Amino acid sequence: MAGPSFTDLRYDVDGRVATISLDRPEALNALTVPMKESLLGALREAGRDRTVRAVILTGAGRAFCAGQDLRERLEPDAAPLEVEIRERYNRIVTAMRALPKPILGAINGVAAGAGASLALACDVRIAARGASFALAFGRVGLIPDSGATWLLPRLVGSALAAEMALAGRTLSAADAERVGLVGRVVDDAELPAAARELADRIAAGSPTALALTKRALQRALEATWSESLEFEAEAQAVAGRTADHAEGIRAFLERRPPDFHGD
Ligand code: T3D
Repeated sequence: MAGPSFTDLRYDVDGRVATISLDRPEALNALTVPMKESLLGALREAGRDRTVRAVILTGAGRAFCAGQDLRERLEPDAAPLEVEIRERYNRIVTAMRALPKPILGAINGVAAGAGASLALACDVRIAARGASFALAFGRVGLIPDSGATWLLPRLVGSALAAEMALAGRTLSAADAERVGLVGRVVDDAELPAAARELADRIAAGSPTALALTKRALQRALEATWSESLEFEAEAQAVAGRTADHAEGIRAFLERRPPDFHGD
């Protein structure tokens, strides 16, 4: 079903899955101000819509996203970099991580600059064989932003993150799979179906458990062992009180798939 319309971005809901497609293929989905506002709006919409239980983020055409639109940067009324980062990029990646629904990055092509940061901010990633990951910031005399300096070392280790950030190393999809940055690589033409199949599998989970699991995994990147154990106990108490938990047990005993309603 077609959802609200956004500039240079498509937002579609089909069943329990919302798909957000960055849609400026002629510029490899490079991000402009209206597009960033669209992305924030689409994330808000996915958060608001109770029927949506998982989100796919992907790009139209041959790229996932080439990062900031560099032509826009030269416009006389372009906001100062720090304003653009605080007011838009940081808000986008924060909204992605705060969304209480898993986001699956379907990385269909090159993810460069802030486009790589968007890929990193997804909860789960799968990639097309032709995809690649490049921080690219260094080539234009900038530093990695939009959470990349925080997320990348945690996802691939500090040595490889430093090589990507300092020496501009690009990771192919195969490299990304080998180092655990993506869960799976599929043939380019198979990506949409593979992403949908995985998103459906995620979306079949209990919404409360999905939201709490996402939060627990994020917190674990910063928390101590005892803090993580305590959060698991608190979150499990919440999940254990849901009707979905009772339904899960009934479904197991009746040897059928559970039908979770988010209650
Ligand atoms: O607000 C702020 O500035 C702060 C935030 C900064 C965050 C950032 O993201 S900084 C990093 C910005 N991104 C980049 O530096 C990447 C620039 N792009 C590339 O390096 C290459 O395009 C790619 C490696 C991604 C792909 O290369 P290739 O050879 O496959 O494609 P291409 O021919 O370079 O690009 C195709 C078209 O897309 C081309 O347009 P044209 O000539 O056909 O009209 C190219 O100009 C356009 N394009 C690609 N990336 C951008 C872009 N246009 C504007 N901005 C881009 N980032």
